[in-house]
Amino acid sequence: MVVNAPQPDPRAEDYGAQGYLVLRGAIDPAVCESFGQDARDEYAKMAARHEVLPGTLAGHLNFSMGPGGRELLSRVEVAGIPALLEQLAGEPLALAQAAGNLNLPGSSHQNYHIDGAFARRSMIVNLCLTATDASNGATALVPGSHRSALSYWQFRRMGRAAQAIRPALAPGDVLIRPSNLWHRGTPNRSATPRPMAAFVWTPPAWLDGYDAARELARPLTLSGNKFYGRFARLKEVVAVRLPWLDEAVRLGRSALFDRK
Ligand SMILES: O=C(O)CCC(=O)C(=O)O
Repeated sequence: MVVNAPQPDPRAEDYGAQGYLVLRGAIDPAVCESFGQDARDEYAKMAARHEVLPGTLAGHLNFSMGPGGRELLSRVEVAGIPALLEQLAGEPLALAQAAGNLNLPGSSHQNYHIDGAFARRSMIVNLCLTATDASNGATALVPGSHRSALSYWQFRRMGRAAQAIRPALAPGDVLIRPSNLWHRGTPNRSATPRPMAAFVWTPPAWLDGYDAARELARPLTLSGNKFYGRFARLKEVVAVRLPWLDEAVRLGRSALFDRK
């Protein structure tokens, strides 16, 4: 009897080496642009109220998608992306987050980082919602940096940051990356906020408190990014106004305590 074994996806090898994959034109651009405008409108309302969140000064905010994300999710499913993710990850995955990033005009560089712990790898699907390139804050990615666990100190010492790329994307393009690929948000030098959607799929054991269904049920909500806890405001001011000091502190802590 001949059994047809499932064929490995030809894109898997490239993804395994580089740690990212771009699917051009995977989703209807009009659906993406309309959702991106919703995120911008929400920010315009917040700015009119003079509301400031952690990350506003740095120019990087997060949002949970709200009901508009359901249409995006169904387009992602129709495009076969969840099945592709499971092939790339080599394990079953569950949807954990329906979120996004809003990169504001005048934003600054983020520090290079990975999302969460190296060993707790999730799969991130970034949907481009507006034409994005270096002028309005295309995400910087370091190809291949997902292959071994590095502290921030090691990442810098090995000169990995110099290998970063910033793929230009059009609305409807999809960028797939694992959460443990080093990356950062970059300055948006345009006059318009740059939205980007992010669906996160994770091994079911690590769903923890994440609840994508809840994020899709409540209204689109902007939230803070990166600067939390004690002295959050001070940390953000230092990161934005004295980036060399922020970098020195981060390198020092990483070298002394092996922090990522
Ligand atoms: O908005 C981006 O380009 C990436 C943002 C990011 O990596 C983050 O906020 O953790």
